[in-house]
Amino acid sequence: MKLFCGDRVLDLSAPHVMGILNATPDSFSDGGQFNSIESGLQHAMQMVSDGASIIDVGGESTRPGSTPVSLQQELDRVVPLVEKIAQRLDVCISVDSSSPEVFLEAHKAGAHLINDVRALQKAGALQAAKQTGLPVCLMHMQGQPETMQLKPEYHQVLDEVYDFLVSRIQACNDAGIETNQILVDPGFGFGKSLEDNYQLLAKLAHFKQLGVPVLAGLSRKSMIAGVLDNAPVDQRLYGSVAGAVIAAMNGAQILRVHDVKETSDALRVVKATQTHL
Ligand code: 7PJ
Repeated sequence: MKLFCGDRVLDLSAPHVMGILNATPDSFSDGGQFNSIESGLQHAMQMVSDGASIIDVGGESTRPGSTPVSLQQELDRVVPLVEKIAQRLDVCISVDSSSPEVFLEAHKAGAHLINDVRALQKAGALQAAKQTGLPVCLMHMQGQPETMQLKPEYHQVLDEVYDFLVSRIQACNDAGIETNQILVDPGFGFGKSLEDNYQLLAKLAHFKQLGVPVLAGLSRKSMIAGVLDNAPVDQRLYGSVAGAVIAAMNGAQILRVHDVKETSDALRVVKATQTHL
């Protein structure tokens, strides 16, 4: 399976690492350390040399309990960084955003992929995504980041997430975005209990029936801490790598992670194994 991202092609026959680049001062795990453009670029370079084939640039923190940022703030954080990385690095750049204006500006600055945790449900998002011609990742979330972990509730989490993704693929198709330009993501940690997250991870292969590539992000999330005596963020590495390996063995082609070198080594072992499946 191949994914066409602007002037780039990703061969999804083996798993890829998407390295997380937070352009947010209050970001989940790196506390704004990579806040300026220059240090953002340095971090991106390091992730590429560690094995990332995609860099996911995000200017809006969507971790549980986070508050929304203004559009201008998001544009100011994301666009110059995308532009810099596009000039300097030979890598696929994805933009972690839900705002149509950010899709359009990031595309002009050189982005290759739209990664939307709101699955293009914001007003104008479908049309803007279509206008860019870039592939889109549609993620499932129950509720909104501010409140999503208060009381997640499902009858059948697997069916509900699956049906939501079916409906968003349809919405994309209706807006003129072709199925071969779509990826899906069950959205680990986005309005989900620990049980919900592990049910989705165990059954991730089910999503292959959608016929589009699957992306999974569980790096350093509470679902890792939840089975490690609530380990703090800096002690979730081995658990996160285990989660990435399980997701990849269950068919995820792109793994969104903080710890690129460790995950890419682990995925090379997955790749060597998958050759013999
Ligand atoms: C995800 C994401 C994810 C996709 C974030 C964090 C929260 N995009 N953006 N999938 N998570 N596609 O990294 O903890 O799971 S932000």
